[in-house]
Amino acid sequence: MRAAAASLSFLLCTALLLCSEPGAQAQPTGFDAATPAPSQVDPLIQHVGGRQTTDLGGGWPAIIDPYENGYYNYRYEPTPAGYFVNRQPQDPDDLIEYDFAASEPLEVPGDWNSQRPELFLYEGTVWYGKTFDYALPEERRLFVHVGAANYEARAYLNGAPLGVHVGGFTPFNLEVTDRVRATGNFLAFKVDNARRRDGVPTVNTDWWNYGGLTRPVRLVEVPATFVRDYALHLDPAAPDILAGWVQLDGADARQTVTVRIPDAEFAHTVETDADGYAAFRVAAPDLRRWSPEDPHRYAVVVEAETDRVADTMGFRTLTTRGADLLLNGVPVFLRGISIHEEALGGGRAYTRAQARTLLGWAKDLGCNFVRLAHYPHNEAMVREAEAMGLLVWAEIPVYWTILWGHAEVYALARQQLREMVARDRNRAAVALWSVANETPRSEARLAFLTGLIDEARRLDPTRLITAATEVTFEGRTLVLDDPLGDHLDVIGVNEYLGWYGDTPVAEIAAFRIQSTFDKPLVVSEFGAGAKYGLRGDAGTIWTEDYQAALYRQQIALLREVDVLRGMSPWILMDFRSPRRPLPGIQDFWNRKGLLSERGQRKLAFGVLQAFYGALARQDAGDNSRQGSSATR
Ligand code: GCB
Repeated sequence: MRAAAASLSFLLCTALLLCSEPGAQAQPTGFDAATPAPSQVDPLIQHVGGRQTTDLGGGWPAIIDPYENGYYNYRYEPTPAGYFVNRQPQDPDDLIEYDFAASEPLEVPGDWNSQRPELFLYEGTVWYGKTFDYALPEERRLFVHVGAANYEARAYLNGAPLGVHVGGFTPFNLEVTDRVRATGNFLAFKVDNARRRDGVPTVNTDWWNYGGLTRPVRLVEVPATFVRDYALHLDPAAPDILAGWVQLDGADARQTVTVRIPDAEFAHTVETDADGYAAFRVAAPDLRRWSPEDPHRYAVVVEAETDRVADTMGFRTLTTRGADLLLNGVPVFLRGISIHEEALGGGRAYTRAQARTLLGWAKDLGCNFVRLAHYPHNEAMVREAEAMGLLVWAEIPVYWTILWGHAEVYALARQQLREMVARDRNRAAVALWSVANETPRSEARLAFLTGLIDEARRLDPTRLITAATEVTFEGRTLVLDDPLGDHLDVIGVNEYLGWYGDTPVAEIAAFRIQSTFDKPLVVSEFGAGAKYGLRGDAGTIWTEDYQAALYRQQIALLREVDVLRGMSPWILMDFRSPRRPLPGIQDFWNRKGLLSERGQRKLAFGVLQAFYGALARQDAGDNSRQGSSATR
């Protein structure tokens, strides 16, 4: 029997990459935790949605630049010149071979692939240019905030470089206080989505490489000294304690700051130090707990002397005890589904409405949990998940065959982890930070990932850490023994019994899963491809019947696993992937969705829905019998 391989796909890519890139093996191993990240940006501003913002969305004139002509063939001295300057001929003989004003616009936010046929498969540079006016009052500061740009973004204001951000799924902001003019500003972005072997992710992924300014671009105006960041959460070890900190930014660093939760009649005041920082721990025993059954969120106000930010937050604890996951002290089973950030019909999703559609389907399935694979999704997804009562697995794109031995690659992964945590650390919905997906075992990989795990714990001691780990096969037993598991709180594993490998679907339930860890297990993927509407017998792949049979068998297998505390099958909806060309069936869609790319339900949707319904009824019964509830 061929090993039923969760890992088959990436073993192939490992082999391909190592063959095609001989230099990759000669690189030094180990990494330097102090290596700076490649981005040059300002520290992130917490909860931009709660600030005074100006949306720069709309049509941005764009120049497609596959040869990077606007970047390399132009000069900075004596006068800056390049596509980052909005030049117009001044004399009849001025030779300028580009013109933003006459260039077709691309919608921002939005991936470029979905907007023009010639950009569908494009990988390279596009220049975006936007003119705007902004009368910034004295004593105020202004930032350009970008929700995400895939993959590298170089920003320029009025012809001068502003900053660089590398990494396609996390936000960044750049201060323009001293540069912005009352009228006629020209903001340019060179966005490049070329895949890179030393990138995070690397060159091979099973999703579409959507390029562009894919998430909102905004101007954020704040006072001279402002509340840059804050964190607030229940202490998992002492759940009646509310712990947190605030960070001011500006010259007037020493201030009195009050954190208020008006509906809970809670207020706590602290004094910030010379760096604008203050931490606190204070008793807050009566806070209503957030849970999927009661996703209660409070209005929270962080009020300094010079600034005030209003947010919405839930409060809960999530801990482990042996193999149990405890939400507010009560055992919970994660009824999940994996989701890509793909819009109905294709394209990168970014709106609240799209988030509600995707997450609404997860609710219809009976989920209390979503795995937002394989990169940080847009902020609306996480905020809507919190509002709708869905726990979240959030992940950075450390996927398959990253160049482990490289300090710069590590620094880039660490930067994306920091940005993900910085943006979402106040969301009660976020249960798990995932540091990696299906990464083949090696010493260099273990060093890299344990570095990230330590960093995640340092950044956010209140969250559980996971990763989709590797299994080994002993006959018909899948043994969970990846050394990475020693460092995780929750073991994730992807297994494709019945799909990759030659295990007949009818034999899946004859397998066993055995864990060497006394920790909760979440089966983070299983699945099978099915073309919506294609019916047949349960032994014929690509049919809905095969996929449904596989789900039945997988459920039979998984319900026997003693350490299983959750699952997030692969995947909610079909998604675009260049790795899936089979004509008539895939047509560049990964067909493992329970829904087609148009949102039509396949048979397996009902199979999982019935299982989750039964589990939810059983959990509700258990809780009421115990006389306990996940909420207070
Ligand atoms: C996996 C990967 C996921 C792929 C999936 C598949 O193991 O984690 O990104 O899309 O398998 O469909 O092969």
